[in-house]
Amino acid sequence: MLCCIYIFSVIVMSHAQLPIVVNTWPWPQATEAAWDKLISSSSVLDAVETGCTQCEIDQCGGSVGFGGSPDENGETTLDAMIMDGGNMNIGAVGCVRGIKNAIGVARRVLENTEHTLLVGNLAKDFAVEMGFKEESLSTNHSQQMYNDWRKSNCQPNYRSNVTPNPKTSCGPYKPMRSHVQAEQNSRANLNINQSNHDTVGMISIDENGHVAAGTSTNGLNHKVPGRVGDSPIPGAGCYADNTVGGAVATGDGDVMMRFLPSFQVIESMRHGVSPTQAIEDALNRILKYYPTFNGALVAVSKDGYVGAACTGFSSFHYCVRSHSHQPTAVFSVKCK
Ligand code: SD4
Repeated sequence: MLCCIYIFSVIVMSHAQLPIVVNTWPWPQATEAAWDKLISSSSVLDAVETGCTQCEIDQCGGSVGFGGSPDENGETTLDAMIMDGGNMNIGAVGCVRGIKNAIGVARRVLENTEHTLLVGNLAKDFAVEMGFKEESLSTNHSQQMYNDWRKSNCQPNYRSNVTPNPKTSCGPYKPMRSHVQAEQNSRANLNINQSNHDTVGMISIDENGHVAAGTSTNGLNHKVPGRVGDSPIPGAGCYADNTVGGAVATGDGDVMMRFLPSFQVIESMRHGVSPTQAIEDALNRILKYYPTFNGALVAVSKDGYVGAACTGFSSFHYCVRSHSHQPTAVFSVKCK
């Protein structure tokens, strides 16, 4: 079955289509919401905002929107970004607290400020000023996840070189006097995997080749409070450029933001590399330093060719909606 879907994905790549909406993971309700908006408004930014908002409402995969990935204090915080490939304008929020519609706030940063990224409590204050409702992002489910994690001595966690030993104990932690060299760039003990690690990343291109891209996520389970991942970082979580296309990423954001893979993919495509090959090159660069890293990207060229690749997960699913993919088609690639 997987093999047949994969073959179908090759067919997609050979039949470019505009307009198009593409997103990470098998969340066709988000794709359809974005498509409907694209057709009714002709705005690629509205389409991306609407599609990602749908995932925030649906709590896609548990890792988008409220009620997921409680941090070390049990709180859910959100990261999101939206980028206009026509003028290279970006709006983003990192670690925003108490606001469910993070991509909506990112859009307000884009439209109503001269800034790129707002974070934390003050991003919440901005959101409230812009008319968003402040509310708790916790649910019974996220509280239960947090309680279970505390009961298992706060394992896994993202601390290193602290005392007490973070591999056996909860905090509060203090830095160790002598730095112990961690096992080289291993991410294996962090339990970052497909089931707790999905960001919605979405690309929309209209029939005139106007590209927008966006992301929304609640990040990583049990992250250190204050952590911001790759999703709101330009060139990491996504990138868009009308002269090339769009790229979006999902996976281990602490690693990905060290390499800006979405930017790299766009730059490779600018020089004529296919979307899939560009993604494989970007992942290979990361794998050289982080061999157990997991992540995936999907990219679309400005004329509608789609490519995807992944590493670390067993497979990666993504959605495509165009006039020839009606309703949304879900494709799968096997990871390296
Ligand atoms: C992060 N990249 O915050 C996000 C999480 C994610 O697939 O993509 N999960 O690290």
